[in-house]
Amino acid sequence: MTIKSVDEFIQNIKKKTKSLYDKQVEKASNTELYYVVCAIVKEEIEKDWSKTNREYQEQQPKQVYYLSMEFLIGRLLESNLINMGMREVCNEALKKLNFTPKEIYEEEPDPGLGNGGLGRLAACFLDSLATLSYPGHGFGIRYQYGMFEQRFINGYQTELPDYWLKDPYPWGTRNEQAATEVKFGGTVRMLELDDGSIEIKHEYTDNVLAVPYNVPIVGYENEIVNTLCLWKAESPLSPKERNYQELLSNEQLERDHSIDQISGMLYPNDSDDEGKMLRIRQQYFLVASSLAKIVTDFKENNRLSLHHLPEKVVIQINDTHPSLAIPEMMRMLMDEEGFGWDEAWEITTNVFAYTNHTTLHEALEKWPVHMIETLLPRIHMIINEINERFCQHLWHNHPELRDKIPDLAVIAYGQVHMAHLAIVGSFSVNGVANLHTEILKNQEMKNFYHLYPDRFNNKTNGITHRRWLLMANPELADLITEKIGNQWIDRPRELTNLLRCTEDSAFLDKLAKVKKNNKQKLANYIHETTGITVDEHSIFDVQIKRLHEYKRQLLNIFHVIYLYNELKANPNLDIVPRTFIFGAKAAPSYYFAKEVIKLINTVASIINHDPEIKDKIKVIFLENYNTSLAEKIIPAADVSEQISTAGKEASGTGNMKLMMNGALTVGTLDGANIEMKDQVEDPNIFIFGLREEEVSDYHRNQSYNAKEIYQTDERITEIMDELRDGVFGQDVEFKDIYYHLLSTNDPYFILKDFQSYVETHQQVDQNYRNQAIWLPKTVINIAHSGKFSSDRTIQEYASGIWKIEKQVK
Ligand code: 26W
Repeated sequence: MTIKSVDEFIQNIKKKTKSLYDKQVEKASNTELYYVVCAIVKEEIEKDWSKTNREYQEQQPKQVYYLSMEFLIGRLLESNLINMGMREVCNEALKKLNFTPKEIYEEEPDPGLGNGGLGRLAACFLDSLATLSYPGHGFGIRYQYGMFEQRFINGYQTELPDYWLKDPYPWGTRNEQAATEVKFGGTVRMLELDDGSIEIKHEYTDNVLAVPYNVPIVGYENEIVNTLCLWKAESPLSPKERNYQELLSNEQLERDHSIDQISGMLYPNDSDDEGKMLRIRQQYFLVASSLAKIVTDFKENNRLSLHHLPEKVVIQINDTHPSLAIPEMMRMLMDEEGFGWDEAWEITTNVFAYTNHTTLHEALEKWPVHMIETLLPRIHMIINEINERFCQHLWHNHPELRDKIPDLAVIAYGQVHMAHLAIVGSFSVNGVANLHTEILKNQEMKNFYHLYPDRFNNKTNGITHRRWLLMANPELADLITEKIGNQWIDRPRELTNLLRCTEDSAFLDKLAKVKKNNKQKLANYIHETTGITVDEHSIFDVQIKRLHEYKRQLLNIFHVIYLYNELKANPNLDIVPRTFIFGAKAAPSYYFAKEVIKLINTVASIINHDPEIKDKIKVIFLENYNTSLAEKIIPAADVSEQISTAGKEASGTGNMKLMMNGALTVGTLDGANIEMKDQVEDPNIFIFGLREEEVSDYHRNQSYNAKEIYQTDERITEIMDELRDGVFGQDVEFKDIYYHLLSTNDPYFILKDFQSYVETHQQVDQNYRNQAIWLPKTVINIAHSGKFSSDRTIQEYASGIWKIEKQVK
């Protein structure tokens, strides 16, 4: 039973404030109140958590474990309140006590334990797993420093450390009893025993203690609480043991430092594998500790031989980052459990499933063999054996692929190809949107698809509508419920019931009002944080995502510059005022991406301070884009920019969040945009630009000529020359953008797609002017967004890949 009345909640707050801080609630600060409310909610959660764990132990269902180097869970207090059915009573209680609920919720640090899409997807999946009553848990790393905090100094990105743990984090429970040791380095000896069997001795290792911190994952009003287990690396020596040793010897200090590094910080990079050694250590740390726990739990709960592991356990690996789990499982089964190779391989390949999230070549992980050999000598031997057997298999059974063996091998040219390891060692390989999966099957992983046609499948991404609509946009959620009832919360497809309201003018008016309020709130935030005033009647045109060339923020700012040039030539130009809003972090070492940030900031400050254009356009680049900032921006967006070069964005998930909040998409036929278009159909989405086949053809035939477009399209000539000639400042960097685009022949087709992009935005302008046209389109988008709930995605994983069952009450 949760707390159902406001009075009861108030009493609880009073009691807790007294016991935690020995004060009257009137005297408590927002921070103190935050901890008080967390403590109350956590006590309620804990009852369900123990019950869920007990049920799993007794009923022994098959469990899914989601292994991921990243979990971008966002703030948890408000979403936990919602899922526990306590948000309303809590809000009322806080208000009665003269606190502002939002302010209390914003006391929570936003754990930035992920880079972007992949990490946020993992968090949405956990939410849906728990809500759909599936036994499914996450394993990740409790980085001391999450994604860096971004600040702009003179328009440049600078990175500050994000020490999100400086105050106690209320949601993670340390469980020392379940700590486990992970071994690095050392030497491996093979001993032949009397019975002819072989014993592996792994000696002189550097051991690291992995301590789990468990975060509850609360299902929506269903009393299920699953677990996200985040590992922290510590020294395996107890403080007492350390005292005996020569404390603070240099060697000891160095060892401590290198242990701290393992769960020290998240790699702020989502495309390049820099800092390889540490990254491998982090990856192995995650998989070794998680598998140890999975196998221990399996034995405890099931009392079955490990032959039965695949009946009770399935492990999804989130991109290749945790793919060392495959050789690690082999190691455990052979070295610790005494299985032979074939048996161990049979078990392993029936446990793992792999999701691919990108086809960008620079993002495909390859580790130098010598690094794996030094850091993980036993794992190296096993990967070698996997490779050896796989290549033998190809040679003997697939003569048609003989000349392709070096392209398919797990180890080639001194590198371990992690994607190949993941494909060979898994029973399922999935892409994250239809087009992406087709590209994997027919291009990037063509030969593997030929080998294992049944392994490949698609699971189009999704987002949790509870966080991204119910929590982030309560006014819209209430309006929807007022109109079609609240069943959409459990069954998001029922949002299609809104389709009958496209001509309901009272409803459309209310919808417009909700959007306007959300825009006003964002405008206030923009004013507070940047000092710039934006008009809530202008079109809020939003691009929020990591900064990457393929995502083409540059195309967006080219459009802005074009409009600015037009306005300068004709200040009376009749356009609907627009506010262009950006949010994006660049990897600290991604030079070109950082130049684009500087360019956007520079253009913004010129435009925002130019009285001649009469506030017709504004450009706002909000600092430090993260989950909680997304929750502020998305409900206020009119236009959603999803403009990647076709074929490059695996799926996108921001596109879905924006659609669900009534923004209209300006997008290429890429990733999940295509499936969004299938749902809403033209003209309820603004599609422009090259299609994937056209992009491929240009590449294949080398028939694209960027210079020609630069010379023939006057608008582009003007923009490019402005960059070259220092019109936006004398800084050399904008010249670099000019030269880069021309000297690389514009590999992302920015110049090529410019024309159709501009035309599409002219349509947007025309549509927006006539709200009788615009508003029904937003309704249609919201109505069809139910397909993109992660509940649907998880349902498909559960029945298609995992073969797991819902817990029944
Ligand atoms: C080497 C470091 C590294 C780290 C992260 C390489 C690659 C990644 C990820 C694969 C990047 C990522 O987040 N990919 C995004 O995954 C989303 C969820 O599936 C998709 O919606 C995005 O299209 C995809 O870019």
